[in-house]
Amino acid sequence: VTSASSLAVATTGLVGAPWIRRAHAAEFTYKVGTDLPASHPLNVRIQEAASAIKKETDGRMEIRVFPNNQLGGDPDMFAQLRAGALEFFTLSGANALSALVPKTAISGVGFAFKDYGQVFGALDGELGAHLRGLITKAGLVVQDKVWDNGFRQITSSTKPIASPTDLQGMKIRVPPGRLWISLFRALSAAPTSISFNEVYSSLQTKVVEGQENALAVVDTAKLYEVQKYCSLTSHMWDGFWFLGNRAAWEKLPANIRDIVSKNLNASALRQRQDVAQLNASLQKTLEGKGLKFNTPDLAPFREKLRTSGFYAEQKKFFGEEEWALLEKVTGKLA
Ligand code: X2X
Repeated sequence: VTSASSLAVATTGLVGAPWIRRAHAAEFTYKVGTDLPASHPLNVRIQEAASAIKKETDGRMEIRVFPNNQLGGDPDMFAQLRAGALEFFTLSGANALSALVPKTAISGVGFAFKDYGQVFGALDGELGAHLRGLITKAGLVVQDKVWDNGFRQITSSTKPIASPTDLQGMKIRVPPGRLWISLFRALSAAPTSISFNEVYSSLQTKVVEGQENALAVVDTAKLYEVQKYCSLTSHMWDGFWFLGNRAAWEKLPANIRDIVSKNLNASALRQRQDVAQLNASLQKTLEGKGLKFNTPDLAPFREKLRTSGFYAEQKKFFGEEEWALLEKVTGKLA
């Protein structure tokens, strides 16, 4: 098929002009897949980094962003990343990544981090370095700075969650990953693992009553259209590691790798601010869209986790060393 634009190029005699060709075809064109809608700061800031990377490499490196599960659900994209069909992928340590590197889920332990100071104190500090070491050992590449998803809140189409009793037997969607199932079972709910690309429809068709996510996700994925209540439980923090396929990464010259890492890590820091601001201001917006909010007393939820043996079980699962790195920042949990 001869398109109008290629005809225009041919007739103006630019085909073969080396300076033109260089501007059009990058030497390295890599994809990054994400599970969040295009308007979420995760994608906006990755796009910002991609533009800077293209400019600073004189067009040699192009990163194309595929948001919104365009390339598949999280387990699919993770398989593509490992096979080299996808060069970059952002994935939560508690999600499908934990099927390969189980210990990365430690960042999602229920009610572990009190605030963002603790979150990034741990993940920009010793715990993060330890987890990135494990990801690297498993054969993947990971950038230093973790991207923010946020503290997760529970939404439902049936009722507000005011106390742990309200969760009893509740059919709640959780992402793929052992930790989420353990957490919600310990809270006596009935969790089901569903990839994010199927969340909206499973809420709409009432396959599940509820789900849990940060407000920026509830808003950008329009979950308020299929949910009535939002309970501010902040039951866990969640974030995305920026993962790379190792062979694809090693194909890049060292100077390009440096430019890529520098820009991704700088954009991650800005993305954290965007998400923190959004999550602090979105309650009003979402109320305007019809969601009813409540702020439960969190002490009974923590108590339920303690008495059900959740922390003791997780400590055993993650191991003494990892648990100590976590508690160094959070204080005693078990
Ligand atoms: O699947 C989810 O709920 C999401 C988008 O928050 C994650 O990637 C963990």
